[in-house]
Amino acid sequence: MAKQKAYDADSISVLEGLEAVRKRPGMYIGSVSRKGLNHLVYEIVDNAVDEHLAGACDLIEVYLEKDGSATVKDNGRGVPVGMHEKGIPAERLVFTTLHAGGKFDNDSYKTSGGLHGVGSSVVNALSTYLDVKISREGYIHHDRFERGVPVIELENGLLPRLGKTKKTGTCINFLPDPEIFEKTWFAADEIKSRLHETAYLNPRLTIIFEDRRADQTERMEFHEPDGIIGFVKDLNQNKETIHDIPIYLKGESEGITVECAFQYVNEFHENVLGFCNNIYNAEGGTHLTGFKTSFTTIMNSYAKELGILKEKEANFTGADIRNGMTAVVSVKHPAPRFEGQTKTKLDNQDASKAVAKVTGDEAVLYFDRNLETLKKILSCAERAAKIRKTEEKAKTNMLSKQKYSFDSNGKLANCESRKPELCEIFIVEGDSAGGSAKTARNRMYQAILPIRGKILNVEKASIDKVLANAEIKTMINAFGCGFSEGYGNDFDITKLRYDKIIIMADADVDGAHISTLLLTLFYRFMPQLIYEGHVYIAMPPLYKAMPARGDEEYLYDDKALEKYRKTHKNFTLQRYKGLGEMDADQLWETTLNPETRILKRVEIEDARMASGVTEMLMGTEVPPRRAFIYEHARDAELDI
Ligand code: TSJ
Repeated sequence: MAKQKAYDADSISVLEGLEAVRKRPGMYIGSVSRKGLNHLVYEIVDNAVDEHLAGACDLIEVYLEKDGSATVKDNGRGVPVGMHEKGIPAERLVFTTLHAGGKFDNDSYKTSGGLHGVGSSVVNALSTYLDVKISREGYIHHDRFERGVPVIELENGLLPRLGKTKKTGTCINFLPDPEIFEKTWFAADEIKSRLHETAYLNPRLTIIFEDRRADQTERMEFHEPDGIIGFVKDLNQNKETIHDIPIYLKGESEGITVECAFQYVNEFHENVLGFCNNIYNAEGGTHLTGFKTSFTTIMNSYAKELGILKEKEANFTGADIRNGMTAVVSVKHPAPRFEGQTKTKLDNQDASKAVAKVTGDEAVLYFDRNLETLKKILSCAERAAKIRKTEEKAKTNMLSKQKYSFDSNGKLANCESRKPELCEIFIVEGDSAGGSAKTARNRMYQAILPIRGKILNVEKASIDKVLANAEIKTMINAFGCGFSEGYGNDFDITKLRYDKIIIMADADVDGAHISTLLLTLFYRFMPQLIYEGHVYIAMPPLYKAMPARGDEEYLYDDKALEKYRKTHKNFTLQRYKGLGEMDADQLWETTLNPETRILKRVEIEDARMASGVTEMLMGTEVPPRRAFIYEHARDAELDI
């Protein structure tokens, strides 16, 4: 009896723990948007990947089921089901104890990425139900939870068995709780790219993905035996490469395993991705610093040795040397720490040292034997340095001429307030929409910058071309923080003059194109604007419905229209062809007024920038302050 009591007390504290997760889900999974929702799948998959890293599993299956649940299955050893402390099976502790998931033995998994293994109880707490089947020791063991609470009775302190099996493995099926999540529809594309990425980072692992929600099941198999070499190859797919095969370096230092793969393409920017324990580090960190510093040193000394740089000539900059480079740097660290805005920046100094050492040793071994490739890469750097010098001149000219002139060509209608935290700037496609917006805005805090025609596609242009573009110059001047390739020093976000930069383009193909080009520009030259959540997209309505009786309503998509038709019989419908067609009042009501407008905040999703920036720019909606419009907000299809 005493034992029974202890169990009750424990189960109460367990429930309190999981209740805390349900009260503040954001603290555990980042957000309750679809990003958070997908995160549930990753948390579970990461546990199976840990089993793979332990050398005990080579197949993971992920299914998105018709009922909205997800299934994740592996062929590992199976979560231990034996009686653990407190009279409950080990498995039950995994799913009901915070921060205890999977880690029975600290040595089980030598290298585990940040959140790994701690997430299974969080997923459990946030699921309407979570069903567990463990094949182990000859039997299929069954457990089940509802909103984190066990609903299956133990038999002598052990899990009931469903039957016999010769196989081993773990199978989890869970349904995210709609009480917690704003959206409960998994985004298959994002999950697929993340799984693909996991496959690149674990070359001996096969991952099967099925989206069973549509009539026709979509099935994919990810197996990337070439590992990060294949990753780099695929990132460079459809690009003109400078040398045939990616260069691959691997080594170990200070107990840290280091792997790098890189290949140059004929483009004017770099794409260097960092991973620690198979987790993508959006903000980079010490592993990338180590790689970059060491690589710069080596290449400069080769350049001097080969006479490409004269003895007294200034070195190439790191950016010169990485011009055109696509790289993946992956480290396995026994105790990673993360810092930064989104806790995705690797912080361990020893990682920098280890990567620098391995890069230094291995790159020299490679280049000493591959002189032709070395020369090709150095000529990329030479070309980049030349362009940089021209640009530095152009930039000094431009900035000295226009430093404080907000409005270099008279187009910006600035706001009166000089308090950045209040101010917004709308970048409006087309002069006519720009004109209406200038009339409609609240000039206290809303600035309007009309841009004409197509923005230059900066993806492939060199910086001098980019800077020669009048629209781009005007934007840089208006924002006030300068610009810099990537996270450079010339960009100073503290100087930003507007809290919100709002892209206002038509809801058609051209509009989407303009948005993409603008986002590409920001991503390349002012990425912090996006990382720190300053960039938004305005969502103008497609229709205005005017009923015979009652108030008119704005409809934001065809679904909303369909719904409206069902509830209203007698109404006239106005279709907006473009922003330019709205009068000032309509524009204020639908697109400018914070009380009624719908904005979408642009977020950097992840590494899978693979074949372009667009893929990784995802939106989350920022609802208007009035609930009325929210009901009519466009839904899942909103992603760019
Ligand atoms: F997240 C989770 F817990 F729900 C989950 C765990 C989900 C999935 C799909 C797989 C797993 C999982 C856990 N697969 N394999 C394991 N392995 C263990 O938990 C395990 C097995 C054996 C031993 C051992 O030392 O013998 C240790 C561990 C941690």
